[in-house]
Order: sequence, then structure tokens, then C-alpha cells
Amino acid sequence: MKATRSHSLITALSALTLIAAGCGGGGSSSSAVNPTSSLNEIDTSGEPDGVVPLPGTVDARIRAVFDKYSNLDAPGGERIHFLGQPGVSDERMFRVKAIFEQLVTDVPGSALGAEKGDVFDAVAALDTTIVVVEGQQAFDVTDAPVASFVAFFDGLYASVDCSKVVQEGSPEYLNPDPAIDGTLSETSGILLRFGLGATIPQFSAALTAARTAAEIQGIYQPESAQPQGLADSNYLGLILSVYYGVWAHDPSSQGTAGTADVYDFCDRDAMAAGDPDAIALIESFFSPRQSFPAYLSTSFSGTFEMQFDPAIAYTHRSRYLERVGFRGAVTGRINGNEFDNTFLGGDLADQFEGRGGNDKIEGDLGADEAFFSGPRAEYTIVPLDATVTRVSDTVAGRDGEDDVRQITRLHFSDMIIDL
Ligand SMILES: [Ca+2]
Ligand SMILES: [Ca+2]
Ligand SMILES: [Ca+2]
Repeated sequence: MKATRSHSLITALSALTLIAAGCGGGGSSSSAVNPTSSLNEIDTSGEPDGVVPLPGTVDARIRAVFDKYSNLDAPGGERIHFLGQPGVSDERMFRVKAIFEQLVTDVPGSALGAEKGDVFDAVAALDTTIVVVEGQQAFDVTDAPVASFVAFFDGLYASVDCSKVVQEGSPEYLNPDPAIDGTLSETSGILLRFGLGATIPQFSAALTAARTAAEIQGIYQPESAQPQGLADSNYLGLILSVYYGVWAHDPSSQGTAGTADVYDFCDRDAMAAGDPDAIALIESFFSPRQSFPAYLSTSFSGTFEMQFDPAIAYTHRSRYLERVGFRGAVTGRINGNEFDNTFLGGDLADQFEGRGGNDKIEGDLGADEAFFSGPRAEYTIVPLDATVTRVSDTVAGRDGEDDVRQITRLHFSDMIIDL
């Protein structure tokens, strides 16, 4: 176990030095205390989203900068740590972790991503710590506590800027001109530099080739020359964001994406037509859908739409979501899309409409309701066990077979049924 671990550490470290040149010290003096040793024993099981306050047992150099913690367990048993600054909300902290987890979740049938355990393990073997910072100013390396943290971690951390995390259902997400969500871009860059790049060289080679080809064709014009590792991770972050609809509302009205219109396509269809190498690259490793659990922001009320509607800007993004829910006292209605959705209810009375696909609707606490398109007579309602009821649409291609759990009432077009 130890031998394997130090081997992958060395492999990953040389990859880091190579890929992320200039991103912190390369020295890994063996005499130093492992910076994550005081994080390893933190118990996060008491919180449903696994985000907990940083306990007093944690090294003071960490506590001077951060006050919340979460983690992900890689299949090999190592851990990826997440630290959050005081101004980072639990929901954003969770979203960063959930999106990172999605990136290392297996994508069955994909050429390079069907079994991602090695990539996940490679990131965790480095004792990688992802720090979610309030903003660039709040993580200024010239501030003494930050400088002390940075020296302690000796380059083995990566930061995500919380101000670039755009929560589903937040005002900036629902806005007619939604804010650009940087979460995918930042987390994919970390994944590339801390594991994917070194573990799957075919992916790295294809990435460099796709970026270079796009630059030669003039469809991708980054502002200035960058070291290869950074150039590749910037390109990956941008094409992934385009692929998942972050730029599809076309903020510049030029059909382009990226700061200063660096990329000639703003949505998945345009990219498939104009930059098929980018699509092939993404789909060799990443899922066509966003499978992380997207909990609507604490500020949300009303109806959240997951089906694409050109009149609702945020549906350019929500169309790719599979799992959406309410947490705690946040409530409202969620209308699903054609995927097999999972809906997660909160403490109050929530409403869900699965629409196409075989959906899972879990109301949790409160008098929760599920909605269906047709009249009662066109559905069968069969209890699967003590807690789950299957509502099957007998009209093909409409509502599918939806499994409801902790749902009080079923709404059909002609009547309401109490369960
Ligand atoms: Ca509920
Ligand atoms: Ca659905
Ligand atoms: Ca359905």
C-alpha cells in the first residue's frame, strides 16, 4: 500500500511540476508534517451535505484562514479535502464538492471514463486539498495567515473562487442574463492538474491536440501565450462550460464564449458542428448530463424549469441537470426534463412534475405532491413496497414510469388522489 502510494505521489508530483509550472513550490521535504494529517479524522457524517465546522483539533495554520470542512473518499481509501473560508456558504461549498465528484464519477460506455477509480485515487493520493475562497482578495498570499497556510501546504492545494460559483435557483442564475458559472471550469482544471493529466495520458494528448487544432483554425483565440498545462486546462474549462450550457444564452450576442469572445461557439450544437474534436474529447471522459445533486439556492421560491425553453435563459443550463432538489426550508415546484430525473424534497410541502423519462420523486418531510400530464384512467398506480409507489403512464412516450416516495398527493389532469 505504501509503495503504491509513494509511487503515485511521485508520478503525480512530477506531472504537477510539469503541468502546473509556476503554481507553487515543488519541494516536498519528507521531514515536514503532512499538512492534511489533522484533517484526516474529521467526522462529516452528521451533516446531510457533509459540510462541517472546522474542529479545534485542526492545525492552527489552517484554522487561521478557513472555518469549514468537507471531504470525498476515493475508492482506494484516500481522501480529498475541502476547506472553506468564513464567507463561503455551506451550499456553495457542497456544490463545489458535488461537481468535483461528478467529474470523477464513472461514465459507462465512454472511451476513457468508464472506470475513473484510478483518476480519483490519483487526486486523493496527493492529499489534495481544494480550498474554496471568498474571492481573490480574501486569499491574498501577501497576508501573513494565508502565506503561512500556503507555505504549510507547499503547493499541494488548489483554490476555487466562491464568487464564481453560481448556485442553481439563485438570483444570478435566474436572471435573464445569468452569471457565468465558473465551477466546472475551476474544478476541471484541478482534476486535470492533480490526476487526470498524469493518469490518462491519451486524454492529455487529445486535449493538447484539440486545443492546438482549434487555435490553428482560429476558432479558439486565447488572449496570450500560456504554459502548456495552463493553456490546456483553460481550454478544457471553457469547452466543458460551453458543453453544459453555461454560455448558451449568448451573453455577448456574438454566438461566442469566454472572456473577450475567445471561443467561436456558445452552445453544444454549435460546438458539435464547428469543433467536433472538442465534443469527442469531452464525451470520451465526461457525461453528457450533469448528474450532481443540484439543491436550489436558499433564496429560491416559485417554479424551477428543467426543460429547455428559449424564453427562459437559465434553461440553457438546467436542461442538462438530472437531479434537482430542495433542502431544509426551501420549497416550490420543480418541473423535470426528458431525462430520468431524481427529485429531492425538503422539509416543507414541495411539488414535482417528472415529465418524460422514469423519474424518482422523493418528497421527504411535508405534504408533497407529484403532477402528471394525463387523466387518472391513463395511469396505473402500484405500490412497489411499503414506501415506494409506481405511477405508470399507459400512453407511450409521455410520463413514463415514475416512482414516488413520501408523496402525499398525486395530481392528474382530471382529479387528485391522496396516497
Ligand atoms: Ca418535502
Ligand atoms: Ca423526467
Ligand atoms: Ca416521468
